[in-house]
Parts: sequence; C-alpha cells; structure tokens
Amino acid sequence: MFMQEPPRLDNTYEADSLLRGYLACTLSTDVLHDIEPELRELGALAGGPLYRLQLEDRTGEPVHIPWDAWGERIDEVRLTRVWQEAEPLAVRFGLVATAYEQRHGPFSRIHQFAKVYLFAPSTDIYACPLAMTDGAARTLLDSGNRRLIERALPHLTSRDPATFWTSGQWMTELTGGSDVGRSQTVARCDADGTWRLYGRKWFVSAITSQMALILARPEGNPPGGRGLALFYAELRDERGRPRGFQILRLKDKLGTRKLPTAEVLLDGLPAEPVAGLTHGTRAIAPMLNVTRTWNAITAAAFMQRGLMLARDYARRRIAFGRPLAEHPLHLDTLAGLQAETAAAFHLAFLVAELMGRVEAEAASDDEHALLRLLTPVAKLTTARQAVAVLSEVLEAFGGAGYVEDTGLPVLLRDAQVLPIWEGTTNVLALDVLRALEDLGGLKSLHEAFGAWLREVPEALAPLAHEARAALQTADAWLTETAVDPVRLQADARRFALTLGRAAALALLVRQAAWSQTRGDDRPAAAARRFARHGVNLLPTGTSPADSRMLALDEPPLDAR
Ligand code: MFK
Repeated sequence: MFMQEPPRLDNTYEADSLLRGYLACTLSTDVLHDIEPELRELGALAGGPLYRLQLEDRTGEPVHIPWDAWGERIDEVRLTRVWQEAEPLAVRFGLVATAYEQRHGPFSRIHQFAKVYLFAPSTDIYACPLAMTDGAARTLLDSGNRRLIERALPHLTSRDPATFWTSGQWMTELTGGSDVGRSQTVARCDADGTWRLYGRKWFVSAITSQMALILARPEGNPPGGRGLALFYAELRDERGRPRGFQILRLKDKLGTRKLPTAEVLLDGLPAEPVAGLTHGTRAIAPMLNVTRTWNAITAAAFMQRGLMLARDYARRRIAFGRPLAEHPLHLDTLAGLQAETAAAFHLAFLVAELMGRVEAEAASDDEHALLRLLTPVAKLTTARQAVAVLSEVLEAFGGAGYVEDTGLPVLLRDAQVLPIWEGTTNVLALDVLRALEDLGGLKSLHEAFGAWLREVPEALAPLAHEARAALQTADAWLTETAVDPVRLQADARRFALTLGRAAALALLVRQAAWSQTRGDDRPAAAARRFARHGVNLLPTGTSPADSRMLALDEPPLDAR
C-alpha cells in the first residue's frame, strides 16, 4: 500500500538561508562567531525534539481548575507539555535576558530576536508571555520607577527558572480592545494607602504570569486614556492563590489554543502606580512597541516554518509522475511565498536592529524616529503577509493541509491572531499617521533609503528605483491628503502598507547587493519577485461615497 512520507524539518538554523545571510551581512565576524553555537543548538531543538513534542501533544490544551476539592478558590491553570518544556528553555537561552544583558551592545536585540525567531514556531505561542515580559521590563525601565525596577527587573530578566517571572499586560475590556481609553476598571485607594483594582478584563493573553501591568482609572479621574493610570501588581500569594482576582473562564479561541487566555474579574487586586495617576496609555506605550516587534518577528518565523515544511514536502510528494518540486507551477507558487517571507524577515529584523541601537544609546535622531515609525508599519505589514502566506502553505499540501493530525492547519489558525492582537491593521495604520504627525513627516525614512540604497549594482538599480518611487508617492499622498481627514483615514492602511512594502523592497535590495558579491543570488531573486507582487498601493482613487454604498450596502444619498 502506498504510504506518503510526511514533511520533515532539519536544524532550523542551519536550514535558514534568510537568517544566516542576514546575520553574516549585519554582524561582525566576532559577534557572529560568538552567538552561532547557541543558534545552532536552538535550531536543532526547534527542528527536532520540540517539533516532535508539538506533534505528539497536538490536542493538549490548558485547563482551568477554579476550586480545589474542599471548596477553596484556587484558579489553577494546568499547562500543556510543550509549555512546561518551553519556559526553562526560554530562561536558559535568555530569550528576554539577552536584550538587557547587552553583551553585544547595539546588536543585542538582533541576537535576542534571532533566538526568538528560531524558538517561536516550535513552542506553541509561549512567545506571547515572553513578549509581554520583555515589554514589561522595557516599560518599567522607561518609567524610571526605581522601586519597581529593583523589585521586578531581576525576575523578568533572570537566567534561572527558579526566580524567573513572566508579566501579563491587562488592558483589554468589553468596552474596547482598541479604544482602551474607554476602560472601566477602577482603582481605589484604601485608608492605609494601598491601591486596589476592581473591574473585568475581557482578554488577558497569558494568565500564568507572576505579575502584570494593568490599566485602571483612579476614582474621580476623567474619562479617556489620560484618566487611566498604569499599575503594577503581583498576582499570587506565597501559596499560589490569586490576590484579589478570579479567572472567570479560559477563552475559546480560533487559534493560539495552547495559550491560556483568560477573562478575569478584579475584586480588590492590590496594585501600585507605575508612573503617576494619569496618562496610562502613554505609560504603557513601550510595552506595545516591544510586543509589536515580537509580533513582526514571529510573523516572519511562522512563514519560514510553513515554507520549510512545504519545500521539504515538495521534494517528497509525487504527483502526475514527478515530485511537486519538478512542477513549474508549484515552484512558482513557492517562489512567491519565499519572496514575501524574505521581505517580512528583513522588515522585522530592521526594527529589531533599530531597537538595539536605541537601547544601546548608539542611535541618531533619525534612527529614533525611524523606530517609532516602522514599529507599527512592520507589525501590520508582516501580520497580513503571514496570514496570506500560511493560507497558501496549507494549499501547497492539498487535502493534507486541511487535516488536523498533519499538524498543518494550526499554522494558519495561529497566524490569524497576528493582525488582530497588539493593534489591528487599521488601528496600527492610524498609529502610523499619529507617529508621522509627531515626527513631522517621512524624513527619517528618506534618509534610511539613501543609506540602504547607496551602493547598488546596476542590475539591481531598477528595483531600488521602484522602492524610492513608492516612497515618493507615499510622501506626495501625505501632503495632498493632510487637509482631507476623511481621505487621510480611508487610505491609511494602503499608505502604511506602501511604506512597509517599499521599505522591505529597499532592504531586500541592500541584502541582495551584499549577497551577490558572495555568489548568492537568492536575495536578488526575492527582490525581483517581491517587486512584481506590487509595492505601491497608492494613489487609490477610491471615493468615500462609493465606500459608504459598498460597505453598508446603502443606495446613494440622492436616491433615498
Ligand atoms: C508572539 C507574538 C507576541 C505578541 C504577544 C502579545 C500578547 C498581548 C495581547 C494583548 O494584550 S492584545 C491588546 C493590545 N492592545 C493594543 O494594542 C491596543 C490597541 N490600541 C491602540 O494602540 C490605541 O491607539 C491606543 C490604546 C494607544 C489609544 O489610546 P488613547 O488613550 O486613545 O491614546 P492616545 O491619546 O491616542 O495616545 C495616548 C498617548 O500615548 C499619546 O501621547 P501624549 O499623551 O504624549 O500625547 C500617544 O502619542 C502615545 N502613544 C500611543 N501609542 C503609542 C504612543 N507612543 C509611542 N508609541 C505608541 N505606539
């Protein structure tokens, strides 16, 4: 009887030409030499035992145990096997710590995110609590609150599983996951000066954390984000019991089902203000920017995981007399996916690179501005690419891609969270406009294009030209529409995606120029293919009246 061989993974570091090419181009030989053994070890785990455990424990899900046998409220959450293995590994490899130890100065974030990129696809979204832990460490440091920094940072950046803490980010409420300023959670100050929180958080991503950063409105404060304050809370007592909150239920989600996301009732959780008693959304912004970067890196990592499996399968699967890899149409499809993945990879790692330079105080003013601008751009661009690419990856397996016990459908379900959490595509497109208003325009991106595309060989010049032209069009659109708030908002997603795709093309050209001198033409092929998919989505010529008719299926105003 015919038996189909399943797709296999090798060491995911050694097999990843994108990651290896980028690191070789960006890091000095000394730094690369120093970090490579660890990346190789992580790649072996990710492509071997961790991947096998994922497949074995495919149906396992976290379980909420509200009460113990004798009636005490315990709100225990039992984790899956992969999650139990993932935490000590994450701590040993310093998935959060590496960024703060700064062993490689401005390259520390590249070092950290290279590990995250290898770790994330094999650990069932354990990257989520790590991302928030990293975000909490950054937020506390930026707040300047010495007491809380001294209390929490050693735990958040620990290399010892016995002392390591993860942090949650408790923001989302029934009133709004995006419009956080409408939050209804209240903070009351007791007579002894202790702040306590009361309310209901609708979506707490990972309920297993030891601490959380929480938005709440001190009693008497005005509405809106300015009336919120950012609080720090340690969540469990020494017996592991919740200190003033209850888990109402674990959420029944489309994907990320290994991640114990909870709905939570706060009924007097003791907490401490992090940075005054107002402007909570401003105070938590560092958390958002760090987790958005993790989102972008994870998007690239998920795409690469899907492609590694699809490529391997294309060599094993015979159809119509030859392996899929010998069919021009199948090759063409995979080539398009690889080009999108390479673009996402370079955009995401650019943000990591900039973050590292800013944190090591090695960045220019333009690089500070570029980091603020490109963080939402990279998050929204790569998240949309991930959903599209992973949908095609499933199709590349035919029916097997739709069958659960191949372990493939979960790739698409998990990817679908990427454009939703940490700010939807539209909310982030509006954040891009807000950032540009604060920064006074696109100067930093023009400067960056100048640097990335300075020494481009003639064969790549048309691609460099296409990237620059898209940026010019985006800039002209910004000037033209600045006076028309309806058009400005309606086109914001296409504008942000144009910036993302133009920047990704410019970065691909930069990588291609470097790689060609070493005899590797793959980045150039990726740049050519990516450009053919389309970079510039502006100007659109869409009309607000048409949009209203279509979106709401209404007759035109004058026909009513
Ligand atoms: C494996 C993948 C890793 C990912 C894991 C993550 C798991 C976590 C899952 C979740 O918890 S998802 C929930 C995440 N929620 C969001 O991302 C919220 C999305 N909504 C927004 O981002 C809104 O734009 C925002 C909440 C910020 C709007 O709130 P407000 O109070 O109406 O904000 P406003 O007035 O626009 O901005 C307040 C201040 O913050 C302003 O500064 P000023 O007070 O000085 O004027 C803004 O400039 C500043 N600000 C806002 N966003 C910023 C920022 N500053 C820097 N960077 C930003 N991104």
